[in-house]
Amino acid sequence: MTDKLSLKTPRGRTVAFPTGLFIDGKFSKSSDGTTLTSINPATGKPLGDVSAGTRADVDRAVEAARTAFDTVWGPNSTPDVRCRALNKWADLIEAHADELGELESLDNGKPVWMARDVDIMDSAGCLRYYAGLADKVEGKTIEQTEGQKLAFTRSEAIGVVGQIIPWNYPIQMFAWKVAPALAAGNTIVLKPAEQTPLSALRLAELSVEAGFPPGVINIVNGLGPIVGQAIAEHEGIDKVAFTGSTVTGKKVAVAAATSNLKRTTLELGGKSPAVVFEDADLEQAAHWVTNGILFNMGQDCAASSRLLVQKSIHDDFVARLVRNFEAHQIGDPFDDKTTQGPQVSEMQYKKILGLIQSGKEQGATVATGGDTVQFAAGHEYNGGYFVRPTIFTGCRKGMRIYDEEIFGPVLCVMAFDDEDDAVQRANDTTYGLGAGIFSENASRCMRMVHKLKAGTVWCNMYLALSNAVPFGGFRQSGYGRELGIEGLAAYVQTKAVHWNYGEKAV
Ligand code: TXE
Repeated sequence: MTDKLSLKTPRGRTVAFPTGLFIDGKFSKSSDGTTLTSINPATGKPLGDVSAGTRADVDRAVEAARTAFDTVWGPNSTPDVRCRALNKWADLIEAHADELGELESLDNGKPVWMARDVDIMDSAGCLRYYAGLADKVEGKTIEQTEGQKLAFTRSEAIGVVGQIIPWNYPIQMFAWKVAPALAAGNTIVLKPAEQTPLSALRLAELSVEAGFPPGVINIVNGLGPIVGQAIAEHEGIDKVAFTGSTVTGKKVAVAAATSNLKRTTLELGGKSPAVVFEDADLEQAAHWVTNGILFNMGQDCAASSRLLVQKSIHDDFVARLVRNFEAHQIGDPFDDKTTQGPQVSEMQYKKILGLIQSGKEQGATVATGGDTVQFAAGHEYNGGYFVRPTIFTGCRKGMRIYDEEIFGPVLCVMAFDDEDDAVQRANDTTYGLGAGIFSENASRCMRMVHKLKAGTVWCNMYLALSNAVPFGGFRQSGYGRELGIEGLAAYVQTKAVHWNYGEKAV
């Protein structure tokens, strides 16, 4: 394994980055020399190897993070220093947006324009948003009714935080995790997903340039059951923030609780409903629902994967969606006209195809798609993980496609009679991440907002997020919030201070 990997992109750009673990400001090999291979999902071919950490490497990263917290960061840093470093990092990420976008596309499969214009620009915005909050970590004074006493609270950094992120938005999930944690003064041990280990290494390099002291940010690539589990169990980590599947989230919660009872925030899966009423602007609704499920190849935790559509407009609305799905541009992630690249990995590809097969076997009707994409004979993309955008109608509870998170470009349609029926069907899931309502009747929208069990409800739009607005789940979609001021609150703990300024003990 070389210490630096250089990749030539289809646009002729060379992207180069270190391959080691980033611990205490330096890149180093893992303690046992293990590596993992990043695969280009468009071709199924390897891009190169990077170090994969061990428990001993996580120990080393935690030690560096603890030392940094106790010396140069946390209580020993000023908000101004943290703000400047975050802003400088955002500047560098924007300055390298083309390069990062191409690297992200090679590693993850998403179109370059999507990586650059959405993920990377939003990530820079997220760093800036929390840079602006670094000096707004506030406590309050609380009136005391007896004696000459004062009470006040301080919001203090929690300490060393472990962060485990998924592969669907590697750079953006990185930014969502590190920005509030660093702004509040915590130090970090972060594990990227094994499917997409590359961009975090380049971001780590840029963090040095941005001025973060050694040990403040540590990146340990590696396997979930090894590095992720070691983070969740670690006695020296004070909080763990996780984004991923509900199954793994539960393991993280158990490990956190049974080790040192570290604080936990979990952003997990979903099976989010989009509810379209007969009084909606149908063309607009079709646009948002299409985007809601197909954006990022359907690999979005809040994807509108269940469409509930009023019976009276069912056929009309499905026809509009079929038209939109069939107009989707699938193929070369380096072509700016492409709207859909490959799924992230062979495992996800097979999971999706298996679920599509189950939908056919369990009696749902394929309105469009339902298979893979074939390119011209001999084309290298035939080795990639491309799935045709798929719509199933006639879905019902008990079908795997309707109940399980597919995490691919597959929409499940069910008809409903009236508002009460729509609410019942929308909430009939163990998840509660997102929900969409499409209606021109504002009172109906507000009634639905009140009744839907979801952490985010979109009205006459879908999937749009803002760095200033909290995001997170109800029910088994997790707990805790990211983004917004609540996202910062997840990285501080309250210390109450009682102060006697004159009362004498008798
Ligand atoms: O998820 P995992 P996978 C859903 C989606 C997808 C399914 C499986 O439905 O098809 O999950 O994907 C780390 N202790 N989502 O297997 O396992 C792992 O290395 C600690 C929804 O990739 O949850 C990675 O860094 N960590 C989701 C991260 O957990 C462990 C995004 C996510 O992987 C671990 C991704 C362990 N024991 C998948 N095992 C969303 N909410 O956006 C694995 N990991």
